Amino acid sequence: MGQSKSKHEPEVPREAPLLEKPWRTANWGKDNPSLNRSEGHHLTPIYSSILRPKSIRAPIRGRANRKSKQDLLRAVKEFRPTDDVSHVRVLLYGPVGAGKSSFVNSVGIAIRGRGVIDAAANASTDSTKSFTLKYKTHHIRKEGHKEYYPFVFNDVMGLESGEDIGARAEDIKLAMMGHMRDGYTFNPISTLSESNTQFYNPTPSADDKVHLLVCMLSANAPDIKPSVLQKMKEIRETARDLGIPQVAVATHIDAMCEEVQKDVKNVFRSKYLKQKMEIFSATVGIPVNCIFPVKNYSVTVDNEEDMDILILTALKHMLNFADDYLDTL
Ligand SMILES: Nc1nc2c(ncn2[C@@H]2O[C@H](COP(=O)(O)OP(=O)(O)O)[C@@H](O)[C@H]2O)c(=O)[nH]1
Ligand SMILES: [Mg+2]
Repeated sequence: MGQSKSKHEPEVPREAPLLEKPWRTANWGKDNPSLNRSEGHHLTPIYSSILRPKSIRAPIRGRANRKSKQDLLRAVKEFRPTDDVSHVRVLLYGPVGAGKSSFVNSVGIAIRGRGVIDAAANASTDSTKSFTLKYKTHHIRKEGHKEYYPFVFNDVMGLESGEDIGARAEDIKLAMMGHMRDGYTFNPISTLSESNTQFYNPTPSADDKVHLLVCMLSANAPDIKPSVLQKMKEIRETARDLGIPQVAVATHIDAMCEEVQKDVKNVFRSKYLKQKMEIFSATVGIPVNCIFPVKNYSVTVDNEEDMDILILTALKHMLNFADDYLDTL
């Protein structure tokens, strides 16, 4: 039973939740041609000084957004990193519950076309405690092969507020520099030390180092606590000092906006999401056009093309940024 308005209450027209025109374009396929016409934004790399866009890729945003899922899939599947490394390494960080583990799973689902449960996503109700305790490299296996795609993800333990819980910024720095070996269990009260010969790698190879830092944020979460923001800032500054490029991914876009929940294709028309992206951009210092919204696979296991398009678009840009960084090493 809905609440009836009192007779004397003036009718205030509700502001439409959707913009007339999307603020970014995507090729959703045949069923929604009206959203494909306008021009895509040109992507501004956040570290243009260190990213040397290759002519083949520029303008990245304009091109990729008009590509269909099949084109995106092809680009991602054919990706080969520049020389000397067998894979690019993408490090995901962000508050606990942001959807880091889910994003890794979602990339696997978008590429392979079915549920691959690898990075354990937190299905428990207590989302304030981090679920990922170990530093672990997630590989995505090629269909029907024993090989893996040449990109890997590290999903570090969530950042939590307070000094003594969550991943330490110092540990994340060591991971970025390639000093942390797989299997290291994050210890909220102490940092990986050089004397830990099992997990401290004193001579990291280019493969061990991180080539792209991705800040994961939930569009549906309340404001990030100042102590978490401080840790995030330290991590960003470390990446900046190391010259590692950075992008961000906004998750939970479905939970944040009813219109997006109804239809993921509304993502670039949602006024609320646009505002959120601007707030994120100001909060973490990453330009809006380097923030990629995704709806992760969490409940759904069957592939949904629109979700895949957002996930693969984010991935494709990540790979290009990481590869550009490799060129500078
Ligand atoms: N609705 C919705 N739920 C999500 C999304 N991404 C992750 N989740 C859920 O959010 C919770 C935390 O996700 P998880 O990947 O474990 O976060 P992590 O701590 O950053 O690794 C899980 O219950 C996920 O199923 C999303 O895009 N939309
Ligand atoms: Mg996790």
